[in-house]
Amino acid sequence: MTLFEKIAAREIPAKIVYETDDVIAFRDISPQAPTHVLVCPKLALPKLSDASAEHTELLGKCLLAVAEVARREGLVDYRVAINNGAGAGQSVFHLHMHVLGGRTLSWPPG
Ligand code: DGP
Repeated sequence: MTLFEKIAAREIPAKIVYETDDVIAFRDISPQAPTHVLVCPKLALPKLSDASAEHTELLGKCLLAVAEVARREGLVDYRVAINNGAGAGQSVFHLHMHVLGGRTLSWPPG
């Protein structure tokens, strides 16, 4: 089981802010902004680059969950980031979207 599957299964504690049958969202343990939530499909796809057409609906649900989490957190401006691969900063190999907000976010990221 991946770390995020264990969070979804309540085997590891996390501050869960939103959940559906397919998606779970919880606060990042090491927040990089006043609001930093991770949105993941419950299906353990390691990376975005592992997704294919069969995951179209699931990926759509993840993006809609991102928007719902942002609304619930009161965010108007926010960033959604996916790190794909270790070289891009990915450390947990279960696809997830970072939702960051509550401060000014510079562009491009470092
Ligand atoms: P990434 O580097 O894109 O793979 O992001 C992984 C994120 O997961 C990172 O920002 C820290 C977060 N994280 C790692 N372990 C845990 C954990 O046990 N609980 C929670 N809530 N977040 C975690």
